[in-house]
Amino acid sequence: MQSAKELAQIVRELTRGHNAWFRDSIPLIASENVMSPLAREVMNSDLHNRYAEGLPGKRYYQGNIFVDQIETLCENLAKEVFRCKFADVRSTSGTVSNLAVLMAVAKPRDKMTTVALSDGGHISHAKIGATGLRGVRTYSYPFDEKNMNIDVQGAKRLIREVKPKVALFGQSVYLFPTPLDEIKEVFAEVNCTTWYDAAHVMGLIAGGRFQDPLRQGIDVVSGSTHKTLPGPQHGMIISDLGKESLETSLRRGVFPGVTSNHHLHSVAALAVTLAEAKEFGEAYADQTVRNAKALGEALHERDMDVLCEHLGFTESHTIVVDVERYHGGAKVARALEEANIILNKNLLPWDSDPVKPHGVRIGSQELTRLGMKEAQMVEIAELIARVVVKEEPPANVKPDVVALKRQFTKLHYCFFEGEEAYDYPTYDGNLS
Ligand code: DSN
Repeated sequence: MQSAKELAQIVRELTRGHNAWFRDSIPLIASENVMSPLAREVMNSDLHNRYAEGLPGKRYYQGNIFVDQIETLCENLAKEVFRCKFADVRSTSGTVSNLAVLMAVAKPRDKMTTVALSDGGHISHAKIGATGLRGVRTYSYPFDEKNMNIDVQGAKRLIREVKPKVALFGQSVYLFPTPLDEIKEVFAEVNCTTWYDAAHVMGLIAGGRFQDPLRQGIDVVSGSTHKTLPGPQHGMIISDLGKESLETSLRRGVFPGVTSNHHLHSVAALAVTLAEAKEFGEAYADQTVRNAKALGEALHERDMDVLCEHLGFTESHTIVVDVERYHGGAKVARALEEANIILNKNLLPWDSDPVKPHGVRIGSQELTRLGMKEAQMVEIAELIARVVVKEEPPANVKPDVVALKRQFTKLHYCFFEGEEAYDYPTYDGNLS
């Protein structure tokens, strides 16, 4: 049997192995990113060891003198970056944010309109996720598969028919802005609360490179803070209504609703991330979208079925490729992983079997943080095509992936620009 020391050393080696593998890999998962050096510095602090239930100035614990200042600063930065009157930065993830909003705006048996999972909706919007757990009944918007977006007339019809308590928008596969301007006239007609899950596009909204839902008839925006917004794994809720009753319900939804302590080290890292978004967010968001478009174009030129060619492939960080011709999403994702290209299989709206997705989802945001531009997107498309289209053994492609990636391991669009993305502090010595 292995000793405790040996087991701890194994965990250490596995973690180091992971770090080294990602240093040598092309990260294309659309929901991930790398934090900045300064965000990491504050994340890896004593804040991690502390408790602070409640709000600044109204805590249930002593020891929060600095915590209160950090949290207030974080809220103010969120309000500035997202141009709004209210921000709560205590939810510990995107799904926890969504649970908190559900507690605030919907009761069991209420009706909610949402984007279906197969059309890119998030699991927490579904009957099998947080929404179902709250006992809320869901109705899916008709979806325009050709344009990979909600069908405007269908959505208006659905909202008029269902008269939902809440109309929820937002996706995990998000190629184009939701047509809120075209739909919003029905919100007042049925008097619903409007909610937008911006998890995937938070960093693009901050950079002014996507839609601005709070200016398009949306009451509440929720989201995680670690996708296009390159912050800690955490959550956030914002609103611009200035409606005290809603703000109080949202606050209570977060605490005591669905969180106790709210991960104070993450709040500090989020504050730094928002300060960096204020300084560098526009340039980063712009390059992220440019890179996604360039990757879409380059894959399309290499005989891959990238969705929505007629619309320029995307207006976000994400592109979707139909890989049915190349043995489906699971096989393609596994083969690419063997070549150190990391992405995920994804359902397409027309997939009939949920366990056999025919798509893969690709995000450009993390590569953008590492300083890659359009030229590298063409190189990456070629590496992907060598595995998927030309069916070269992944082991043959891997050395070229590693060689490309080793030129791009430093962080950009942040303070301390140029610091290594994959270096973490370690202690000397071997335990076993
Ligand atoms: N489902 C995750 C994703 O989009 O990858 C987000 O929670």
